[in-house]
Amino acid sequence: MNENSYETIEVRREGRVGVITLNRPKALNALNEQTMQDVVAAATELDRDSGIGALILAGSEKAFAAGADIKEMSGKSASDMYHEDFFAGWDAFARLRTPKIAAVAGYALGGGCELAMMCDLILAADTAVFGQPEIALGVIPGMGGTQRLTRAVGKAKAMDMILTGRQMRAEEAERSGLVSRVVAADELMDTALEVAGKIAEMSKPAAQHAVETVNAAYESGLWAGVQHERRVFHGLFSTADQKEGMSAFAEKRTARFSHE
Ligand code: CO8
Repeated sequence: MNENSYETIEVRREGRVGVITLNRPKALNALNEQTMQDVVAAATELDRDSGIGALILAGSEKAFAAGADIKEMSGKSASDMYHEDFFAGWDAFARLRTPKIAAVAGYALGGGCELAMMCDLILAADTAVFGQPEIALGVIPGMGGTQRLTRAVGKAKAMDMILTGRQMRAEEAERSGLVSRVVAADELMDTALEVAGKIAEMSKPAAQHAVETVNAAYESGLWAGVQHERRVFHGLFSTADQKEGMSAFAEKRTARFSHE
């Protein structure tokens, strides 16, 4: 697909960084089926491109995404939701192997917060607001929020947010471990490009394995994670980048990674 032919997103490349910007301004980037298809298609194409070493997912100044599209969902029955396996397509985004950064300004509510948490790290503008307001709609988070938010900020804050719908501003989100860094809103994209660019300079296989292995800590028990890490570490000694990275260190020069 042509990178500019998506209906709900814009896609651009900045060197080795792929940038996907959600673009449904009239609905505050509410996530509908089309947005899911567009993001997954664009991100999958960038993920498979050896010329891309990191991804950024961004929204607008006002909203990263104000949730799943309530208007699209509201009339569905339980049977519709089950048969369509509604929103399961986002799993493909969560499972991408290229490191992905959510650059969040404004509202990241409901599915928006959950989408940010599917990314490997979250950079927040000082205007960012995170929340899981589904309880006020008579439901619960449905795109991983009960699981990922609890792992990110702990049971106490996750229960507070999910049971009351309380929003968390950027500064509290950083303090609680939900976001990596908070920056001024007008510096958000520059910072995201700088962080993504730094990651993209690294050996791509090493970065991908790092993502997989940190996620093993996030998603599994300690011993299983440690064993997984060891196997991945051993396996990386089959890559050209390991040879180059370690030789470069010994020879006191900068590594020239081939990303293989
Ligand atoms: N869905 C659809 N449309 C939305 C959404 C949304 N989530 N959020 C905002 N919009 C629309 C509004 O309807 C409005 O459209 P219109 O101009 O046609 O009336 C437009 O965006 C602008 O919104 P507001 O006028 O409300 O803007 P405000 O600045 O006054 O308020 C808020 C901004 C506070 C963000 C407000 O829009 C709001 O509360 N939005 C809803 C937030 C919410 O409840 N999100 C959770 C949604 S449920 C969810 O995400 C579940 C995820 C799991 C699904 C997976 C199932 C398997």
